[in-house]
Amino acid sequence: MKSTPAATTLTTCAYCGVGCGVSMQPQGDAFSASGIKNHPANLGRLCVKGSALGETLDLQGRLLQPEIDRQPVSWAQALDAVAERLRAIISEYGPQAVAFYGSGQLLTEDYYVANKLMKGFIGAGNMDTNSRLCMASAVVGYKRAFGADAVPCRYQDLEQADCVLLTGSNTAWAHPVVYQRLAQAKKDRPEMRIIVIDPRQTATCDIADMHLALRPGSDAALFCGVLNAMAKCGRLDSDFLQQHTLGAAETLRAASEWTLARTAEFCGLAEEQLRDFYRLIGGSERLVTLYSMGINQSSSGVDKCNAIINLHLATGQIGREGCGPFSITGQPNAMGGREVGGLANQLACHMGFTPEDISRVGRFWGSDSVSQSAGLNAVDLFRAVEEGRIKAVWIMGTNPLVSLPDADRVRAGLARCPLVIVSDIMRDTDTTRAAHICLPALGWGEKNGTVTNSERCISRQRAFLPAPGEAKPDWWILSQVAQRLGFADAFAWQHPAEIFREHAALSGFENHGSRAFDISGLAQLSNAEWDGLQPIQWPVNAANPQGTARLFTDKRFYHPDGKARLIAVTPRLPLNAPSGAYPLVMNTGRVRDQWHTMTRTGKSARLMQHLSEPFCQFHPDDAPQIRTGDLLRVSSSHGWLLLRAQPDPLQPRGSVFVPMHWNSNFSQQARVDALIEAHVDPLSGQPESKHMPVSLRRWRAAWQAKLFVRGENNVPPLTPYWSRITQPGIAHFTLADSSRPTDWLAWVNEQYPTAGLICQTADLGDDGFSLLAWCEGELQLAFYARRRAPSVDRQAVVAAFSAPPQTAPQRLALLAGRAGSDKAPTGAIICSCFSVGEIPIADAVRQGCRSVQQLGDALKCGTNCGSCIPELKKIIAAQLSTLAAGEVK
Ligand SMILES: Nc1nc2c(c(=O)[nH]1)N[C@H]1C(S)=C(S)[C@@H](COP(=O)(O)OP(=O)(O)OC[C@H]3O[C@@H](n4cnc5c(=O)[nH]c(N)nc54)[C@H](O)[C@@H]3O)O[C@H]1N2
Ligand SMILES: Nc1nc2c(c(=O)[nH]1)N[C@H]1C(S)=C(S)[C@@H](COP(=O)(O)OP(=O)(O)OC[C@H]3O[C@@H](n4cnc5c(=O)[nH]c(N)nc54)[C@H](O)[C@@H]3O)O[C@H]1N2
Ligand code: SF4
Ligand SMILES: [Mo]
Repeated sequence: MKSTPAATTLTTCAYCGVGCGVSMQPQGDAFSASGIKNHPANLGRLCVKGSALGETLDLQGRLLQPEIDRQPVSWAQALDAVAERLRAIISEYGPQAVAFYGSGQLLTEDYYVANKLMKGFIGAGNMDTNSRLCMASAVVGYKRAFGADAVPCRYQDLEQADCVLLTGSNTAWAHPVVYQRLAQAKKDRPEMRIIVIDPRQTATCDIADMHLALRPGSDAALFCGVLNAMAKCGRLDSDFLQQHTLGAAETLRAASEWTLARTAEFCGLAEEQLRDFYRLIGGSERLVTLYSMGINQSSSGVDKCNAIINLHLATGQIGREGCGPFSITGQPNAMGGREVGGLANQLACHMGFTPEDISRVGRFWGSDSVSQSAGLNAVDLFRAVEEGRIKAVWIMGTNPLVSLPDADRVRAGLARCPLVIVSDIMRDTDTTRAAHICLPALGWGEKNGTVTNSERCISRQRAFLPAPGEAKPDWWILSQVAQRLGFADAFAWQHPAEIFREHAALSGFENHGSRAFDISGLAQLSNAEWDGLQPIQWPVNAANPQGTARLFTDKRFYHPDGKARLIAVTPRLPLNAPSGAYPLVMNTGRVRDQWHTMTRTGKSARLMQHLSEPFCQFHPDDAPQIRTGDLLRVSSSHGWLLLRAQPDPLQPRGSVFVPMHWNSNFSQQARVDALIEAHVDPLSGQPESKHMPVSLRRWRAAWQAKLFVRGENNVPPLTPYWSRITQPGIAHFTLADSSRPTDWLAWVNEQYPTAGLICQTADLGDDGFSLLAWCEGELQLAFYARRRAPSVDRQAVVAAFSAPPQTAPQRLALLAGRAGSDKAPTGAIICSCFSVGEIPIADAVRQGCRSVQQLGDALKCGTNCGSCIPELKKIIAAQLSTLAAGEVK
């Protein structure tokens, strides 16, 4: 049971790197979320995931007690076991035989402790993080250019720019509040230009003046081309280049090869469009380039980042209002991880493994066993596990058996590892199932600490729920193990504020302006001041006591000579090219309403209404034999998936899109990373997650079905294809099989016994079979099998579980998968905030609604978070063109 606190709690959203301020208000024994008006990241806004935060707080599925070999144990037993087994491995094989794998979803305080324990006291560099899959390339790009991993911009710059380039970023879905701010800015200043660079036409294109659907992986050439064009038309800032940079001549020489014709050809774009693009860039005084996974997740991601930064340096569009190369972070504390040194090639607080840094950190921590060298990056780390070089791995706050490339191989490697420890909030994930010891962590709303967002803004995550079961904060778990390993003095904290102060002090220790990350101005906060900390952007130090919104306004960079570097790059395409066997390229990424491997957002029925099955989008010409409603097998050289086919004429030819989210609790065969080869960027170690050659084949289902069984915990059916759709109190599956049972009732009974229930069936012969099973007037199970994907009114069936139909005609309608009342079906839910479906939206357009605003007035859709506005516009356009076609006829 949750106890209800008296007051509202101000905290920071659990999800993306926008880092919105959220106010959680108690409402009965639940909570509702609203945006904090004066939080600099969101100014009161929230997206649909943020608005649904209150719906993912239940304890269903939580890991609430430590476990060894899946058996519950006490904390003392678990911590002793972790320490003893780690100690035994270290004493037999040395510190290099152990590794930690962390996450940008840990709080800064947790992260600091994990890093300190591994790199400072166990004495190996092997602490890496899922940020390796996310922003490692951006980090190296910034370091090469500026001498520090320092994001120059603030969100306001996006609003103040003349031109915003969004490249490799589906901002509308992945950073919705930044998208909303941009959309508003464009409304206020219609002369502002927004350009989307993405092989796909995404929801983000909705506010774009131009969409460059370039060849996947060709961004570096595009940025070399535009740099060359700017040089040719005299748009370079030669004073800035001369006084504040090095490397310009070489970089411009390399770029000069990227003529209009060559760039157009390499990027697969029309020369005319490219010329327009150059004209827009050349005409802008203030340019922001916002970039994300379409740039970073590449075997040449670092070069792409530097190609972007080169353009900004060469035109002097940095360190000024409305300017800058802005790598947007993904996770709520991705930036915090970069600050503490969570990547294996960093030591701590923006220090690396130079002798001076090792000595400095060793003196600060009071340790003479600080690791002398960088550790293994994520992909190599799990290879070392597979090869037996690493014998113990502690995974915290990440689900690598779903999110790492070549995930099946990682799983096989982990199965051979003598000691796998996992700290998580959920009991049953792909990764916890591979663990010897599971440690229950406190989740969002229960834990206390700080996070840093994309614009370097540190905000507090505050607890408003009591600790459930035996769950503990990650920092506490790590400190307890450290104490048992003999490092009691260095890990004796009682409160996260103490850790924060230590981290802040280290950031300023012997810094003297040499390291960008400096929050020494916060090193003296009392516990109460830490608790009440208002959002503040780093650096925060004696020179900048109020924090720093924008970096490099003084044109001084962090290389010892104070100058930035332009880096000559050689554009390269993805390492794996399509071939005869695998002729299409698989692009992977996010959908609007799910978060990563779905361990949290998968709990919300509302969030699953938008897209409820794992899918593959492809251009109809690439697989004309596969139609909507089919299932398809996507294969690569590494594995295969079974997904719902979504032919889409907007998808570029030759490229398919598969979401990264579905884990094996939600679908039988949909973990996309099982298909992806672990090619990495040589400089950043970041995997090429968005470019994997695949082939598509229709998977011939003899039948497909919808199944609803009372009780959420029911196991999935034994069929080659199934997907789980979240529904409180009900297990709801879509399923399919390749051979047809001779006796349907017997088949259902094998999976979900209906003995003693009253069964109502409809045998449709070749067309399928329906079954309703009742117990004392309550619906227990509903099953609809058809030759193709059955059309079933989900809301009507779900409603029948709590309000069974009363009349015979209504029961018959239910047996046919329809509502027995006049209530119209809604179709797929477009607006998740108000559960408005596509059918009523389309009806409203036919009845005269011509704009998003009119739809909002009529149905409320799009009036809360606005994430569905691009889709509303699509429906309006589609309906209007159908209406127009009708008129022409
Ligand atoms: N809803 C939701 N939001 C999230 C997350 C989530 O799981 N769900 N996760 C968060 C995290 S950790 C991250 S890192 C961010 C990621 O945020 P984004 O990077 O915006 O998200 P993705 O969908 O991974 O990829 C962005 C786009 O890159 C495009 N792309 C692929 N290849 C190329 C290419 O070669 N060139 C260019 N220019 N574009 C290409 C894809 O088509 C895709 O539209 O999202 C954060 N926000
Ligand atoms: N193909 C492909 N693969 C990708 C990507 C892609 O675009 N395409 N994107 C990559 C990117 S950018 C990212 S960031 C990763 C994300 O991938 P993951 O990090 O693997 O994804 P999550 O589902 O966020 O995993 C977080 C885990 O931590 C648990 N957790 C939540 N809160 C806490 C807490 O407070 N403490 C602890 N100990 N555990 C907690 C959750 O239950 C969950 O199991 O995926 C990467 N993989
Ligand atoms: S934009 Fe990101 S941080 Fe803001 S509410 Fe949505 S998920 Fe949360
Ligand atoms: Mo990420």
